Amino acid sequence: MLYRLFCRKVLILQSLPLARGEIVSTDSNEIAIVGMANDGMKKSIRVAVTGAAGNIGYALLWRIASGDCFGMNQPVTLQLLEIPPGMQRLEGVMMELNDSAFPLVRGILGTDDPNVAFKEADVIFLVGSRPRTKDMDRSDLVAANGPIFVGQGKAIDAVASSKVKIITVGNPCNTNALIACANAPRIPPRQFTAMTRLDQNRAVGQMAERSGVPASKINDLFIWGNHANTMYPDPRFAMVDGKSATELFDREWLQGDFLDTVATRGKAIIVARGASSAASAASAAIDHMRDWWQGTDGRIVSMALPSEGWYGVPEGLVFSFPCRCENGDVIVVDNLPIDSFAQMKIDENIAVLLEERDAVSELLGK
Ligand code: NAX
Repeated sequence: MLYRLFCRKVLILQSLPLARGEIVSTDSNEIAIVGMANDGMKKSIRVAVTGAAGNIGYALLWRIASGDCFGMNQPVTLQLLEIPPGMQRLEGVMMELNDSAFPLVRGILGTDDPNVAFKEADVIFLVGSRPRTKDMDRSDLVAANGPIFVGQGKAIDAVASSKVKIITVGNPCNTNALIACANAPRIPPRQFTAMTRLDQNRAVGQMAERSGVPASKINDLFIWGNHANTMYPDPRFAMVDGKSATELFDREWLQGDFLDTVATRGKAIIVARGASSAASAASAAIDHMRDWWQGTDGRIVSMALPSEGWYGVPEGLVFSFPCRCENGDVIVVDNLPIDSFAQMKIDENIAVLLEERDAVSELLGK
């Protein structure tokens, strides 16, 4: 049954005597489906997803709700953000989520107000932003999407949990994370990350295909830099079924076709599918957050986060580094040797990210 209310706060929805599955809709573009009572599992966490009615959102929400990200004993309350033109699509997505009857879902809220979506959020997936179209170059994309992350950074600062873990997927994701972080001084910078896991997974996929070894047996292959075609999938520490990737594959492939295929994979998918990567991007976002939340058991993974000067990367630049996750913390592996090729690629990424930072300097609140 559809209810029309003249308010937009979650608290009011919680006090409504509604059963699970009832849809609440307000006149100010807010919809909620009320969750069931707690049943003795872990305390429910609040997971906010922006751009929830978009393509990535449509794949991501089902993986979060099923327990793939936070574990099978961790209930979740979903707090979904859209812009007003996306609210009707969001209502449909919420109806489908409800129809999936996930045992771990304790409540679903939809809103066009970031202060509602991020309220007390423990985890935030920043997905919503304008995808790049044919007529846009990278600087147009930075200009179009940067302001979104000013407002969202401020809302995170105002209402999210002080321990919130944030992954930025919306492009240009490194610089968008930088903008959100700069506008949220209450939240420690290390809690703002950007996603380069899709690039890592693409690199693993290429090695798996070439060697015939399953992806599960390929470890410690990680990305340096920016989520852009300058990023560098570093093979030097990667192990493929117990063998070193640099012994298994020749250098010509590693620095040639392998690198080019990973760097241009996003474009190749748009050409083949007629739409940008969505399911693989959602899957990578799950991998990123699952590893952060549950730990990596010593494996090295790629995460972009504000540099503290590691490997000579200027402080504050959101850069993808080799990381391990333990007890909910991200630890940058800061003692790996760098050869001349890796240094050249790191320098190239620093230069691009400095340029992006300059282009958004007025959005950084300093
Ligand atoms: P869609 O256009 O399908 O969905 C984006 C959704 O975000 C839309 O529903 C839109 O209404 C909503 N939105 C726009 N502005 C918003 C705002 N201010 N607040 C809340 N919601 C807002 O794009 P989709 O395919 O889902 O991609 C989303 C973003 O991910 C794009 O920026 C895209 O470039 C980026 N990607 C990032 C990747 C990565 O590896 N970091 C890879 C995949 C993807 O290209």
